[in-house]
Amino acid sequence: MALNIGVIGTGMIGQDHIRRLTRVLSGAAVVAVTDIDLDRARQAAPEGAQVFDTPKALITSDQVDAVVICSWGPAHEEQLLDCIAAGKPVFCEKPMVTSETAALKVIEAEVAFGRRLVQVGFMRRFDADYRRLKAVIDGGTLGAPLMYKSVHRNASVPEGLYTSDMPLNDTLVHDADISRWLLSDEVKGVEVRLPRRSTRGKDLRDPTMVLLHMEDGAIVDVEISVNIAYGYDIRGEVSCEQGIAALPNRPATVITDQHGIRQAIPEDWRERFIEAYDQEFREWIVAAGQGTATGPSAWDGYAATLVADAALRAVDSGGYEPVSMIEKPELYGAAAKHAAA
Ligand code: NAD
Ligand code: ISE
Repeated sequence: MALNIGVIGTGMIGQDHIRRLTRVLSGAAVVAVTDIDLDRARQAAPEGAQVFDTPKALITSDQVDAVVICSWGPAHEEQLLDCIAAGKPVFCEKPMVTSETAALKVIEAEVAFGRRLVQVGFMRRFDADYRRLKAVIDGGTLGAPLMYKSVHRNASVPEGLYTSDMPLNDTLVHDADISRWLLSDEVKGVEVRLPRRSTRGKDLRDPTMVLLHMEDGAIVDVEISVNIAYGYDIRGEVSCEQGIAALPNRPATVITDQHGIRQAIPEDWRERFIEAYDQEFREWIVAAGQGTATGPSAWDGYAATLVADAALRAVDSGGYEPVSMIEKPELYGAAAKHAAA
C-alpha cells in the first residue's frame, strides 16, 4: 500500500521532491499539498491531490500518513511540532530550524513522543560517493583522519533573498553535518575568516572560510562561495595518517576533443545530488511506512544549528567560538565521543 504524503511548501525543492515522489519512486503518493502562496500550491499539486489552506489542516488530515516540509527555514519549527503532536513521520528540509531554542523544542517533543519521527534533509549522507568516502575512513586502513577539506560552491544565489548570514546558517549546515558524519565526531568550536569579497555578490559577504574544530582534534576547513559563476562544485578530501581519500568530480564522464580533456559541471544542487535525493526518499518512505524515520535526526539538525550559530558569533568576535551541546538523549543513539555515527 502506498504511503500517503502531504507536502508543505511547493517552491523549488518542494516541486522537485513532488516530481520524485510521483514520477521516480514507488511506494508513495502525494495526496495533499499546501503553501502560503495557494496559487503555487495549486499549480504544483499532482493530479488528484487536495490543496489545503494551512499546514496544520494538512498535517492533521486523515488522508495524510506522513509529511514533507519544504517551506522556508523559519516556518519549520511550528510545522515540525504539529507533525510530532499528530504522531506523523516527517521529512523536513534543512535547516531543521533556525535557532537553538527551536531545535531543543523539537528534540523535547520527539523524546516525549518516544519514537523518532523526524528526518532532516541532509541528502549528502545518501550520496554514493560520500558513502564510499565514509567507508574508507571507517575502514581504518588510512589511519586516523586529521583534516577534512569541504568545498561548497554555488554558481549564484538569488539577489536580495539570500543574505549575508545565509552562507553560515543556510549553506554551511550541509558541511557541518557531513563533517560530523564522516568523522563520527562532534564540532567543539568554530572560527570564520573573511577573505576579499567577490564583486559578483555586490554587498553579500562572500566567499567565507570556516574552520570546524572537532572533539577528537581533527580540523575541517570549509570554503563557501555562493557566486562562483562556473557552476555547482562540491568537493571533499580527507587527510589521514597514512593517505588521503577524496570525492570524485561529478558527473564522472570524461569528454576528450579538440578543446581538451574535461568533465561537465552541474548547474545546481538538483543536478549534482539528484541520485542522493532519490535514495534519501527511498529510505525515508520505508521508515515512514513503519511509523518512524531514518538517517539524519533532530539531534543532527540541532548540531548543525549550533555550528551555524557559533559561526555567526565568530564573524562578530573574529575569534574561536565554542559549541556546547546538551547531553544526547538515548533516542538518538550512543552518547559517547563518536556520537555522530
Ligand atoms: P522556495 O522559496 O523556492 O520555496 C519555499 C516555498 O515555501 C515557497 O513556495 C513559500 O511560499 C513556501 N512557504 C514559506 N513559508 C511557508 C509557510 N509558513 N507555510 C507554507 N508554505 C510556506 O525555497 P526552496 O529553495 O524550495 O527551499 C525550501 C527549503 O528547502 C529551505 O529550507 C531550503 O533551505 C531547503 N533546501 C534544501 C536543499 C538541499 O539541498 N537539501 C536545496 C534547496 C533548498
Ligand atoms: C540550498 O538551500 C541547499 O541546500 C543547497 O544544497 C546548497 O548548496 C545551497 O547553498 C543552499 O542555498
